[in-house]
Amino acid sequence: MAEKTAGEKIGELRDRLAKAQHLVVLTGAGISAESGVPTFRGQDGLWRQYRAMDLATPEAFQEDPKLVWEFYNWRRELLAPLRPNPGHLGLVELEKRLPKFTLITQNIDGLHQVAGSRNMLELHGNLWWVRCTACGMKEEDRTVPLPVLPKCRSCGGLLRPHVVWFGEMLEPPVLNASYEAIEQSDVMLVIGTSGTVQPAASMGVLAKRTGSLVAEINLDPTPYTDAYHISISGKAGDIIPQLVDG
Ligand code: BJW
Ligand code: ZN
Repeated sequence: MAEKTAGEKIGELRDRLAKAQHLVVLTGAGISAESGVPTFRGQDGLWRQYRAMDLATPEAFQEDPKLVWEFYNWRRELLAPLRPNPGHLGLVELEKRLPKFTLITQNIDGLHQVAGSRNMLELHGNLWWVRCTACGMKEEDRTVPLPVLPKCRSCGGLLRPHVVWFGEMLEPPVLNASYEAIEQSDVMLVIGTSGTVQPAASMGVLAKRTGSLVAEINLDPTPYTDAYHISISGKAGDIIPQLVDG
């Protein structure tokens, strides 16, 4: 049988969404790419000569906190003026229409929140929050740039970005709430993620195993493209609005 066209797949998914009771959406860097946020594994994921992956680790911060803070200040400067795109906005519309909706994002850029998404779980933290390495105090701080090195207001300890680095645990309440939503979902969309970073990478397969229809939207194939029920090749900012409007 001939491969379905993107239009046919979008139509099928739209019909399924019209009947969905609990939609879970997992997003990655790809949904913010059209807003101007560099992806991690794309050509634009470099700062100076460093790959983001080499600086987003507890080891890098321990060795050279100044370098790591300069990297995060650069990203804060880059992201501060950026706005949500039609992909983020389409998800806000889906949240309004569906009986139950949970957005699980790996992104730390905060653009889903700016767009107006409400029931949201930030798996990898948020770039606009800082956390004290000494007393654990957490707060939102949108200052750009932050002083290098930034210090805690209550104890003077060194602050770090409130994000999850490689080798660190995700916050258990956030992870547990994600698994609970996935188990209760009847449809899951996996959007703009390369499916290479655990535990997020396995969430679509878990949804499939627990009975959800799983659809992927991505510009390029991923390790899971053939495993999901529906895979739509294209830009999130083009495809998501078609799921809403059609
Ligand atoms: C478009 C598009 C458009 C472009 N439209 N699409 C099991 C096995 C082996 C290893 C592990 C394991 N479990 C855990 C690990 C270790 C590790 C891991 O997964 N390693 C792998 C590399 C194998 N995981 C962890 O350490 C996690 N912690 C953990 O599990 O703790 C317990 C534990 C620890 C150690 C061992 C075992 C257990 C923590 C992971 C934290 C990830 N943190 C980062 C940085 C956040 C802070 C920061 O940004 O500074 O999170 S890494 C980075 O990758 C970031 C992202 O959220 C994450 C995922 O990236 P994403 O979103 O998929 O982006 P890209 O760039 O990869 O892909 C973009 C996609 O978009 C592409 O597919 C494009 O095609 C597409 N695209 N434009 C649609 N317009
Ligand atoms: Zn402190």
